[in-house]
Amino acid sequence: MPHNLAHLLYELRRKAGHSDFQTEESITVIRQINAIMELGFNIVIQTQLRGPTYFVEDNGVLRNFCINPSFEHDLNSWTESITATGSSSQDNAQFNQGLESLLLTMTDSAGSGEVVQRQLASITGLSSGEIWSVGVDVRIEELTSAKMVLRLEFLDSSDVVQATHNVESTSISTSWVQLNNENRTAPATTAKIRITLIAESTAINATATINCDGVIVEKASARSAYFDGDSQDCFWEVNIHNGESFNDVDGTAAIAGHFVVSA
Ligand SMILES: [Ca+2]
Repeated sequence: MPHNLAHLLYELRRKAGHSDFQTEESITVIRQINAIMELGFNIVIQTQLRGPTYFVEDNGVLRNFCINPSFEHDLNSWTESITATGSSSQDNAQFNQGLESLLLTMTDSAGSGEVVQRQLASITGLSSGEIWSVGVDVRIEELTSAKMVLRLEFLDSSDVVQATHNVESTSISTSWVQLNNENRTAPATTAKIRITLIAESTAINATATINCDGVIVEKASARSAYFDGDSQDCFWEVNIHNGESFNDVDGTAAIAGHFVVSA
């Protein structure tokens, strides 16, 4: 493939992959460009041509497995469960990423262990021995006889819980702070991971006002700085805010293949 053509295709794909223009059509275009570049690569190999080529390289692409991590359009993918008196809702009064967050409100409880929570549908495809981390930004405006819990659970293929890891906070602050649950190793028979954001009572008459935003779920020993497909050099996997996100950390890779032009 001529050098100029390879660069042209590469630039086209970068532009098509920019989050401002990322639509179903642009993703189709990206895949078509990828196919052309792959064909060119094969021709280069087969004919032993010298000169500029490109190659497939995983050059530092981070992956946020969380679906709807910023609560921007709705609370889809996050299942509500309430045993205390309270509610959960999308909130545009407080947010740390985008323009919306998840608000957990508790107004009363009959005792400890009651919850207002939202649970992310389980993420599948895990294997035992993998190390996972999850984080969420929280703004805890008010707590009385209550706490915030970030729960990470490993499940087997039948949804039986194999391990539970909780990280809790009782720190009231009108600033956004990270709550992280990191470096968790999937036990034997793990097939899924499940994340839950919980306002939990610790006694009767509990109250809580907690905003959550910017959830990140990574197969890593520590979470990265939050990103989603709307961030610089990031992209959504197919569906904006309803897919996983990838962070092209060096700004040179592109969707579906991570091609890099080599001069
Ligand atoms: Ca948000």
